[in-house]
Amino acid sequence: MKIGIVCYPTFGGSGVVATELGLELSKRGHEIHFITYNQPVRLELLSNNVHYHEVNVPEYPLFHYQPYELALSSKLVDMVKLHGIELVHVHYAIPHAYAAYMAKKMLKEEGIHLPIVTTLHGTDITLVGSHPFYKPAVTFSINKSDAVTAVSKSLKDDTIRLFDIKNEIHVVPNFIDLDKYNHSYTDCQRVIMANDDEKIITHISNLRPVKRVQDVISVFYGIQKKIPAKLMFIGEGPEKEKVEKRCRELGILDKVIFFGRSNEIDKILCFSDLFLLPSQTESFGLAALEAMASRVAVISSNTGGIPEVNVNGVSGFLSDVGDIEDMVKNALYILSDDERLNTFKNNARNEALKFDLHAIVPQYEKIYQDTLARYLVL
Ligand code: GMT
Repeated sequence: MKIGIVCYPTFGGSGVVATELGLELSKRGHEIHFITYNQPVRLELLSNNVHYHEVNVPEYPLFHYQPYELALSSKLVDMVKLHGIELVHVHYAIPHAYAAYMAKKMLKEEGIHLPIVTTLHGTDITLVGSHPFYKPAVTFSINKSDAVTAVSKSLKDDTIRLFDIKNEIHVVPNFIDLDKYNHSYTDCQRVIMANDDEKIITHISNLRPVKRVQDVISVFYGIQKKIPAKLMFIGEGPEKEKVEKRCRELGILDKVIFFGRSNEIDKILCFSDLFLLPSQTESFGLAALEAMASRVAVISSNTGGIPEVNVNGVSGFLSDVGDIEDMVKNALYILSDDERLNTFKNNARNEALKFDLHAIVPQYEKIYQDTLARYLVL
């Protein structure tokens, strides 16, 4: 199949999933066209089967807001015609599903049918999408998509609860390329980061308020009072300055290593013992899954789709949002006994196996095939 993929090209989870999906589909013989405003961060190699088409939005002084949706839908029309793209898969409803629908309508005028598959990722539904300013357009674009998927059962339920949805929503969970996380402990450069007796705690996110990064600091503060530990803090975002200030106030700056944005997540996870994800809402928690694939136990909140990934008492523990005391207690339980820690680490890896990309990507392929087949019948 010739498939167009529209996504945010950033470090955000939806962009990562879209990119990894495109790369795997290309390995399975499909021709993939990424259509976005920058080359996706995890898209390093372009090939015969993997193409990238940049959406340019020319600055014009009259526009207070530059019309990205317009430029994206025009680019989609051009690329579909030029490359014979058969189907477009948009990741994150806003504004991608909306722009794709406009492209579909324009193409229809020329007798070209463009099926749209929309994948809902999380904040496009739970935070931004349900805002009254966007809700009518998001509802419309979900209902006008030819197929809709959500990355967890929890997100599907939220979508049905928050919007008036007429379409079926298929749950296709996020996935992981387990081979990428198949390192042995000796490959890891743990000694550069911490002393032998220190446990390594890690957090990775875009540091937005929804991630509750102050809770990350509070939990780490509680842990390091009882057990020698270092915190690997990865990501950039609006909460970063506040986090640095808090670490200074608590006198733990020397125990926290700030990495900023990193393309070396797998290397950092390789030497991590525990991953913290205390989010306010989280449709899936891809970062937790990446940690688990690297044999890292997870302490998280029990919100949204996280319980579908992190299994309480098996791969880690779940607590109510904001329950720092419980998170510290659970973390200390795991970390205070090396044998127990090892069991949780192994369990985490075993749970991650359920999300192997070889099992999940065919689910998307099937959705594409079914969607295209419906068009042939029409
Ligand atoms: O909020 C983020 O971390 C980024 C966001 C995105 O769409 O880029 O992530 C959402 O999609 C990820 C991939 O499907 C999920 O793993 C995250 O849980 C989800 N984030 C939230 O729901 C807050």
